Amino acid sequence: MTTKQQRQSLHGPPTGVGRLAGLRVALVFPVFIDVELASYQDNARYLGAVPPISLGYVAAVLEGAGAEVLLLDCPTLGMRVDRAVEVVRAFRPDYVGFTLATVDWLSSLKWMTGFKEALGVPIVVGGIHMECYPRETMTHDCIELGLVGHADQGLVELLARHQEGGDLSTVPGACYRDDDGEVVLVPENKRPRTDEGMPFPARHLWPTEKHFSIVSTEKYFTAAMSNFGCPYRCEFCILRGDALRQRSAMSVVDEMELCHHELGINEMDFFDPVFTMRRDRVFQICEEVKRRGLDSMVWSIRARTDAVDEEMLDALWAAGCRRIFYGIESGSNEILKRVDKRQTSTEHIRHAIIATKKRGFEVLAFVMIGNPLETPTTVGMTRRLLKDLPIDLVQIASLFPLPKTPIYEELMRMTGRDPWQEHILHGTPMKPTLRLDTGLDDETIRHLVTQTYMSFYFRPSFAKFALGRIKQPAQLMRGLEAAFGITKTFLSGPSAA
Ligand code: B12
Repeated sequence: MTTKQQRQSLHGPPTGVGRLAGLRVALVFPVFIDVELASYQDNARYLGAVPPISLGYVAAVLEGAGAEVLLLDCPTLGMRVDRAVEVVRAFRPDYVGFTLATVDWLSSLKWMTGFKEALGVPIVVGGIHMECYPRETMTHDCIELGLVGHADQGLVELLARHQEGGDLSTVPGACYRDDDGEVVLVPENKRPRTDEGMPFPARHLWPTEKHFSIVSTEKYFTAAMSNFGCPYRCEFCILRGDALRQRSAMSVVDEMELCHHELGINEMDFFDPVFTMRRDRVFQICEEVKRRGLDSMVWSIRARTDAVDEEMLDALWAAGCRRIFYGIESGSNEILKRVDKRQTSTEHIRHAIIATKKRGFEVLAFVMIGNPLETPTTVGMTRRLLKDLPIDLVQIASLFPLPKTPIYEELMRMTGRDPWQEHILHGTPMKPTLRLDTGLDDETIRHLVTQTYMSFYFRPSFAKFALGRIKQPAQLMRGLEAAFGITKTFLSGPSAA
């Protein structure tokens, strides 16, 4: 069964024991507002209330060291900044923690400034953004401490030393300002390759009963990570093979078992980009899920069409996996090759999706619009692929070149500018978006995204599918809301491109 450390992280550890005993830390997941990124806003509104997994891990690490933790999942609780400040004030924290993603920067900064002004408590930050712009982030006075890398690798030491007024310069991944106000970034240790030492997310601290995703059907629902990082090298993505931290089959199934038996969770969505990256692990997980009688749970995975095969699909189905999200990205082979998704061709996609659907899975496709070489013709090819194949649901993102991706780095070389850096330092607007090798502008892309959504979803076959899978009335409401939102965006857009 599970290790002692992991068991503790679902229930909370014995209080008052450990390096951080007596310390009180509030972790805040803000409501993201005033964000300029249209696709981000549109997606975020319909994706559901997904738990803040990153902060769940941070909380578990802190609790494991004896700290008392409050985790405020504000989007799920519908809590705005002024109310959140009051709840955190009542908790009397020694630190307030935020997880940062570059796309959410302005919104996070607003929340952090609000907290700092109201409470005066030191703010500590981490998350994927700290791997992109740690130095620029630490120039903002409202932030006291930062950490680059996984929380289990340096957070306890960082807070313990900071409390003691000790030397931070040897804490791996630490970010702070020295006595002269200069930003100091301590190099990270080499990242571990496994999840050893990483507890399970502290799910007892967030409102599981309120979580759902746009496609979830069961009560209760949660999200999880079966690996950290990704071994592939798609040019639009920040996760690029170098920081892969893999979890064992046993650890993944232990987490499922604890969620099911101790929190009443019946649906788990694994958010890591390629659950199937290690074939042998997929079979081990499926066997173990069945052996422990967990195949009554509904679970979903994300995969690539070139990282599944028929035997694997059979095993996944037999173990209760019911939904596969495939990153298809485009219906144009030229674009797939250009963004280094080249192991996949549209033929390959076709084959894998038909094989998946044949077994009964729900098939979800992620596609992007605005990649290099994109034209209205290639968008038409994507649209046709989506309609020709037995795909049940689609999620479309307009490409927003993200920091630390080859597409963005090429743009920086070409223009001599780093717009994200300017954005982090000075709040400079990110629109109009710099785009690589495509003449499509933001408005046209926004419209193409909406048109593609409409051409896919406003079909009788989709209505039949959607009505057939409703298990809770709330699902119907969410579907109608999304349809209404898409139509509204379409009507407010420019005339068809
Ligand atoms: C799950 C997920 C989501 C979920 C929401 C998650 C949630 N409610 O928290 C959903 C589906 C809603 C989502 C949506 C989006 N996402 Co998202 N998402 C992820 C994903 C797959 C996993 C994040 C995660 O939980 N990781 C697991 C944890 C353990 O890893 P971690 O985040 O690195 O955290 C560790 C450390 O960084 C550190 N740490 C983290 N926070 C903190 C805080 C403190 C105080 C400390 C000390 C340490 C610390 O410790 C953690 C544990 O070791 C990541 C990809 C990834 N990172 O794997 C993308 C990712 C974060 N998403 C991304 C994007 C772009 C989006 C969208 C904008 C997509 C879109 N176009 O709509 C939207 C909007 C996000 C929003 N704010 O709502 C980008 C962000 C890029 C960037 N630089 O900003 C990523 C990196 C994906 C990518 N490949 O590009 N996302």
